[in-house]
Amino acid sequence: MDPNWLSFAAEPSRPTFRLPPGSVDAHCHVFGPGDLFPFAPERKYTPCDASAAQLFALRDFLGFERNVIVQATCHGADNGALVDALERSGGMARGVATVREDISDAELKALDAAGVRGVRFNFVKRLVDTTPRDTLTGIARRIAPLGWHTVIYFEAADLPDLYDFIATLPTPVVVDHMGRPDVTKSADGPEFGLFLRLLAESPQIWSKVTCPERLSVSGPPGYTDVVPFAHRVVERFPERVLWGTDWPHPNLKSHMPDDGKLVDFIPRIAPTADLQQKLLVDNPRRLYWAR
Ligand code: 0GY
Repeated sequence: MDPNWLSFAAEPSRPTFRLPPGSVDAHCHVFGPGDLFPFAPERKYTPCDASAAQLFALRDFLGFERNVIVQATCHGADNGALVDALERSGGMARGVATVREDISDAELKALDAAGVRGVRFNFVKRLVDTTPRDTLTGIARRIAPLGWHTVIYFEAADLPDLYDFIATLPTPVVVDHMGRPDVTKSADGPEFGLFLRLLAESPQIWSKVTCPERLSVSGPPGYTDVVPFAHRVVERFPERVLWGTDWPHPNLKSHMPDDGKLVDFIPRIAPTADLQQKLLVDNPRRLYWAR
């Protein structure tokens, strides 16, 4: 693994917040293990191993029932580790894959049978090389008939340029980590306002209200500066939000979060039982376990 790599917390605390029954950790990853599932040659980082068994142990410890496992960029478009994890989950995990435009219909069908329900397009330049937008639109057209959606990862500064592309994709869209707002700016300001407008104008677009540890400048344990952003999205779009741990937390530099404390963050952004039920159970079940 990279010399400055921060590994996930070996012994997270038990959360105080009791998750509603059937809760889904709707954004997490597996890494390798590298000797079984080698990392991609084009990767931008080499992580520690983080296996499906470790993910499922964390799921049980925190009180989740299910996972949505998102293909990590360190595995490129080789979804082997993801599919292996889905198969080990006994139907308790669904997946978001990375695919290339030359993927065959048979390969897409096999991913679907394994539990994949979406693809991820990544626009974060430190993580991937650029893929032309025409290519991505072509992939979205291929997956639309399967009933899959597109997960998009970008940074707030890039939203003006991406706005029309995202709004016109032919599938439902899920935006990772609220489009990575700069939380030193106001949640009522123009930058986050553009993200809220995207959701308001496009009923097919969802948001993950994830990663306070990644977005926060004020830092742990409270991640207080992220609360107004996530709270606004949950309150305005309660039917189109998802939450996840982001375990094993790739590429964090400042600190490694305590996953139990991340769960305790949830009631601060979704303060009522009704909002929590939608965020943690109803919404992810609708998007990932409709069949
Ligand atoms: C995240 C965030 C990051 C990495 C990846 O696939 C990935 O490599 O998603 C990041 O470095 O910001 O969602 O896990």
